[in-house]
Amino acid sequence: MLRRIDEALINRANQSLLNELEADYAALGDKLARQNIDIEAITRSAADFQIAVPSWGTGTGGTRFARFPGTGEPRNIFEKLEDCAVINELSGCTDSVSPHFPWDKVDDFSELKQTADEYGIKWVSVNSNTFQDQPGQEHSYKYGSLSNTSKEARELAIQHNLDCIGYGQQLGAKSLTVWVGDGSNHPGQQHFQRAFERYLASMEQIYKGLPDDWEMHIEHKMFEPAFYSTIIQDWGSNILAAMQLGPKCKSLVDLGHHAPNTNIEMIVSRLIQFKKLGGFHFNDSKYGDDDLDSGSLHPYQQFLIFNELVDAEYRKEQDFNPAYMLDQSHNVTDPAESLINSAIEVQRSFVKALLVNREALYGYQEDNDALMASLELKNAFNLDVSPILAMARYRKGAAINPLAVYRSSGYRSKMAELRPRDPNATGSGIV
Ligand code: PSV
Ligand code: MN
Ligand code: MN
Repeated sequence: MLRRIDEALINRANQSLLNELEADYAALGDKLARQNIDIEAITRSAADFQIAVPSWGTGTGGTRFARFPGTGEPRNIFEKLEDCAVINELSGCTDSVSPHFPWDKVDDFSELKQTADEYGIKWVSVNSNTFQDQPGQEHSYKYGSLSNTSKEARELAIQHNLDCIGYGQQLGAKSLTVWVGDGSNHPGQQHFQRAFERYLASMEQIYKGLPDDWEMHIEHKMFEPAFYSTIIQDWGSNILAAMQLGPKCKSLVDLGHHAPNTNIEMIVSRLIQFKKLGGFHFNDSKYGDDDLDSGSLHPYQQFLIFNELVDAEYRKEQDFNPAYMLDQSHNVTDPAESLINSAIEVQRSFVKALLVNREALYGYQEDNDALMASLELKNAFNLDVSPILAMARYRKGAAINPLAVYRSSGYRSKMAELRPRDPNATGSGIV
């Protein structure tokens, strides 16, 4: 397998930390054994956990005010893939990438797929972009894409999504994620029902173009770029559209796309119940679509979401296979470092949720024992599972301390030499 980080460097760093890790792991194993939990089973599940990296997350993000790019940023999809390989080699839990078109300009898909194969990286959900006009575009998305009053603009947006399916097929992806910025800025600007009807009619055309083994995921977002109304503003509109379109269409939950304090874990439960949970975009937020690093602000919320997911697995819920992905904007950190750390923070929530004694929790729920029920969750959340995560990484050849190895590898400064900055780069996907 092609590697970007020297294996010897990882091994040396791991050896220097191994004694300490083994001691911590043994102590945690003893503690868990007293609760009848087999640490080895949890470590195996941790090792199996994977979350996709968004291709656009590998470049420095920005706001509408400014973007402050770092040095050595990837300038094209091959370089983004290179960074994704680094993230996976060190974290051991990000073996796939989600591309975004046309931000990711690809001349030769088979070459891209082959390079990814060499890195051991898979391609997952393809993201379309109908929230920006492309140079020379004949019909503008200024007033929307799939719901635009102009038939020509709608057709353009439909065709772009169909094209994205075609690109994804060449890469071996199996789903299309549709997020649109369609909406309105003024009360009365848009007829809510007619706009939603147009959106649904357009989505039907895209749905018809889905290969049999593909899914389509709809991503809702409360506001922005439209500030008065947004066509798929919440999980209500989302699930209605997904239900209308058919079984291959499901809802995607981006954590930052909800109002602060929304009970996202309950939305997740509802989507699971009606077989409509397509996947996640993990990130964190304080105000809105902040796209902060996963788990940096609300680790308990992230744990409670995984509590629902692990519960669904425990109950052997049918057709339950949500796609996990990060969707973050890294404005002040090295994106690779943020992505490594965030992937592990999501994995941490998953592992903690595995520690919940489901039968005990169901018992407390039946007995209406609110305090013991909440403590069952809190006790799992409060346990430091770092040794399990580190051991899972070590056993698969990833780094016990990924950020330390990343920094000592000098990867970014090497890239700064190899990837001179593009003076025209302006946005997270536009490099
Ligand atoms: C815009 O909010 C957004 O961040 C959505 O979350 C999409 O997933 C992403 O852009 C890429 O289209
Ligand atoms: Mn998203
Ligand atoms: Mn977003």
